[in-house]
Amino acid sequence: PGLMSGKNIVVTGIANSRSIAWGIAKSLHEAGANLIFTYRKERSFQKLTQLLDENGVKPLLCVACDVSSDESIAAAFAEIKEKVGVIHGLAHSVAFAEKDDLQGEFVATTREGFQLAHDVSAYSLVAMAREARGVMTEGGSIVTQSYLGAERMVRNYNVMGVAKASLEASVRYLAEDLGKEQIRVNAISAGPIRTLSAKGGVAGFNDIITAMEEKAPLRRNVDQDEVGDATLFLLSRLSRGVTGEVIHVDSGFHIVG
Ligand code: 0WD
Repeated sequence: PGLMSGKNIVVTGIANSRSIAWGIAKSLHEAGANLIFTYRKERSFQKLTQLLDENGVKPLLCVACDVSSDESIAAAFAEIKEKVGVIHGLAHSVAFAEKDDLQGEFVATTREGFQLAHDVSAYSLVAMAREARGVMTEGGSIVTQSYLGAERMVRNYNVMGVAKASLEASVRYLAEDLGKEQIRVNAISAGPIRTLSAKGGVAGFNDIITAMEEKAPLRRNVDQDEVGDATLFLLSRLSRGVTGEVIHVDSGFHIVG
């Protein structure tokens, strides 16, 4: 039996085949996990259905979930509880900021833009963890996706860097609360990957990609599959002693001065 056989894992944030969450889903599927998917847009649901068909993945459940709405999150987990019963893992892979807030000066960030980025990209982890806890009755693992802009000033990343700092701090506080129930909470800090959000959203994204090839110890970029495998590790029993941690999957870029 596979590493994840008998484990029911919720995967959020698949918009298309380039999504980091799709890399996570593939790794989990290969390891034998039972998968539950959440999606926001109808278009993403269609893409998801198509991807699952093409790859011969039979999901336990697909459920709509807008992570900016408490009601939507509660409804999604109520349906998961009713139809699946117990879950063992949650892969949180969603974020959002207005395009205007991902370029130019950070100091220009509006109150609304700041709130939106933090709401969708950081608070959503807290809200989902609270609901997931009720269904993780056998212990579990929650993994989110962060980026170096949380720790350092990365030009143009701006309000999303501040939201990722909040996300990483949330990982530590959630790890304390849920640890008592043997639920672990960790983050992956991935290098830049050409996805829908990244390409369309962050100004100067190509420069960030090029810097990786020049400066990272591995002299190359990482891909969705590498992030998927590291996320699988954090969702599996192989990482059972690890919580409150941020693991960089970035070709080592973050160690370079
Ligand atoms: O370089 C990159 N791509 C990196 C991404 C480097 C390091 C970290 N990350 C993070 C992102 O910040 C995000 O947290 O990884 C996570 C996933 O990002 P991605 O794979 O780059 O992005 P994408 O393929 O565009 O998927 C993001 C999904 C989309 O799905 P839908 O179904 O909405 O099309 O997150 C979704 C986004 O729209 N999303 C939401 N999902 C539910 N509720 C919401 C929301 N309110 N807002 C955005």
